[in-house]
Order: sequence, then structure tokens, then C-alpha cells
Amino acid sequence: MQTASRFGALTIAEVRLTPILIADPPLLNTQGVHQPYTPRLIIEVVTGDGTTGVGETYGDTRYLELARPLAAALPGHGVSDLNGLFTLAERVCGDPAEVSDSVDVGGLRGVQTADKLRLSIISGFEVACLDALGKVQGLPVHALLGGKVRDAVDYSAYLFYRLAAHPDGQDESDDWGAALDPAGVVAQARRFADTYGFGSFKLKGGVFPPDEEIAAVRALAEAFPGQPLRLDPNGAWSVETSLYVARELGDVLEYLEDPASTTERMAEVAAGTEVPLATNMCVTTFPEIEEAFTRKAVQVVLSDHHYWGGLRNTRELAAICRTFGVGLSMHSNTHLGISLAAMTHVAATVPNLDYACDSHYPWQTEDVITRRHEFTDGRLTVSDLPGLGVALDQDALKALHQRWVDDDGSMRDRDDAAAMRKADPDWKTPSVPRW
Ligand code: GKR
Ligand code: MG
Repeated sequence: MQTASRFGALTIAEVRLTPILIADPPLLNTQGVHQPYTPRLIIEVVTGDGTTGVGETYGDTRYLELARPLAAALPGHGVSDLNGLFTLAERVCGDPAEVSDSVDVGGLRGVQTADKLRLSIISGFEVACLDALGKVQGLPVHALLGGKVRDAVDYSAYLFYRLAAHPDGQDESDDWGAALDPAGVVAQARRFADTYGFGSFKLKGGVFPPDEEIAAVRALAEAFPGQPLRLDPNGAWSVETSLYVARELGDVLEYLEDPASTTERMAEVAAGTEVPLATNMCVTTFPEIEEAFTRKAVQVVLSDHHYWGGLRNTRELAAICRTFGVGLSMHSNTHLGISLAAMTHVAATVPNLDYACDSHYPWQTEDVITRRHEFTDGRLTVSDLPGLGVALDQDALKALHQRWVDDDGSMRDRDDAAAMRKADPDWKTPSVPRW
């Protein structure tokens, strides 16, 4: 328990929640296509001495419904009492109205559960508290997590099949153009490599029939010989198809990510191939670890502080993976610079982060921080400034919030299938296995 005064530097005096909509390009995945705007939630935690810490997480309606009661309950809570934050969230958040056993499109991250939604909200608050605590104490977030074990964190290029423009004509257009075949994917990868120096490449698959995606990965292997490649169809394939792809690409893949959609299917695939299987779909919470690890269904877990419940839980996940000899990588969804700072701080503290991390960041043209992160040689330098080392751009935050206010409701919840129906009115979320 905190002993600081209610109005002291270590006590939360105010919490501000700002839902925003950020521009997102027409990236394709097995569910559909990204909408022109995607929701995020920016959390500001202000301590008794006026220090502000910032956090970022999912901003869809069902997340906001959980965030609001937590924000209201936090004033008076110690900013360093992060264990207490979890207890408080369990008490005040309740269960979200709509939790189904369908795949969570807002992340293609396995089945939706109330726990996962709650943890995704807690993580944004935890990051904001750590940022505030670091600023109060003059320490970077990585120091609050035990200290960095590396000065820079490697990221991989996150390649997507994509359209040139959004099907509904709403366009915060960019100049990337379409990428719908092997040549388009290689051109995209070339630009990522030239601009940011990325040395490893992940292709989001599950969009085209497997042979087309195999051809794209082969083209990447020819264009970037010896460089690590990954393919992730978000569980779109049957066990047979997964094994076929593993055979075709076994010599060039660093890992195959979520070829099949359940732990059971992943275990069957793993039993039939030497290619390591990675996941951010069948191991997404602590209770899912035991079955997947005992059945040797996955060889690499993609951590994500948003849905594992924060930076400290990410380190706990890392320790479990280390114990069981399972590799660790990092997953990403559409996010802004606050989340990238948080990802980089925690990644810097994990000794067994064996792979370059995923990040959607290069696809985002907007941000709520005053200085965008810059990748050099595919890496980000770990900040030693107090807290996360980022400053909130209040004008940008206001403008992106206004977009959320003005929205007719159609963009406030991520819905890749709805966006796809603008191009193809008959489009339905494909059932899995799709191929
Ligand atoms: O943003 O389309 C996307 C991705 O497919 C994302 O939703 C996934 O969560 O990138 C993710 C993944 O690795 O599965
Ligand atoms: Mg994935």
C-alpha cells in the first residue's frame, strides 16, 4: 500500500481518457481489410504534483466501457501500486456487455474473453502509471522494470498485401500503392529495407490461396537471400495446408506464425514439421500456456503487452518461456508512438527476446507524440529519459479525438469485414480453416 499523501507526487489525482481515431491504410488480412480509421484510447494519469504519465491501448467501444469505471476509481490510488491496479480493475470493471467466443477481429488474437479485454485496459493504465512514476523519480521505464539488457531493440518489416486506396473512397491516402502479388510484396519489402533498414520480414498472409503466398515468400527469399522471413495467415489454414506450406517454405522461414487456428491443430502441425511455429492466437493468456507448451504446439510466443496485461506481465511471460525453452518474439497491431515506446522499454529488459519485434508503426502517418520514433538499421534506440521518453502532442490528440467525436459510429469499432464489404458486398468473415 502507498503511504504518500493523497495529493503527493506518488498519488494519482486525475485520469483523463481520450478515445481517438487514427488513419490506417487499406491493409488486407484473412478477415477483410483495415478501415480508413481505427480506434485507440489514450490514457493520461496525473499525479498530485501535476506529473502526467501516458498510456495507449485498444479504443473500441467495449474497451472504453471497461476503461471508464477504472479511470473513475483511480484518484487516490498510488501510482506505484501496480498490483493494486489489477485488484481494483477486477473490482470495478465488471464484465463487458458483449463477449463472444468468436475470434477477436480487433486484434486477430484468438478468442475474445472478458479477462483479455480487462487485461488490455489494465495494460494502458499500467504503462501510464510507469511513465508517471519514472518522471517523478527521474528514471526511465526500463529501469523501473529492472534495467535494460540492450541499448537498442530490433524490429522486423511488417509486410501486408494491400489495396492502393480504401474501398469506400475515404482516403487519408499514402503513396505505397497496391501490393497484391509477389512483385508488389517485394517492392514493399525493398522500400521498408531502404527506408528503415529492416533486416527481417514478416508477411501477413491468409489473404490469397496458399500457393500465391508461397510464391510471394519465395520471391522475398530471392530478393533478400539469407534474411529471416515469416508468414502469418492468422489461423486460416487446415493442418494439411499448414504442413504443405511448411514443406514448401521450410528452407527459408524463420518461423511460421499461426498457420492453424487452435492449439490442437497447431500441435498436429508442429508434430509434422521442423519449422518452428509461432503464435499470437492460441497462447494469448497465462491459462493457455500449459496445454500449448505440454503439447509442444508452439515454439515461439509473440508477446504483446496490451493483451498480456502490461509490461510486468510481459516479463513474467518471458520468464515462463525461458523456463520451458520456448522462444519469444513480439506481436503488434495498429498502434501509435506511446505503445511503441512501451514495447521498446519492455523489450530492452527481456534477455530472451530472441527475434526482431513486429510493429505496424511505419504504416501510421499520424501520432500523438511530439517526436515520432525513427528506426535506424531496423532498430530503435532505448530511451534513457525519465518515464517512456515521449511527450504528448495535445493539439494532435485533440484533432484525432474530434475525428472520433464526429464519426457516425461506423469506425469506432474495428471491423475489417465491414470495410471489405464496401468492395465486395457479398463478403463474409471466412470461417476457418479457409484453405
Ligand atoms: O492488423 O491486420 C492486422 C493484423 O492481422 C493484426 O490484426 C494481427 O493481430 O498483426 C497481427 C498478427 O500478427 O496476428
Ligand atoms: Mg500473428
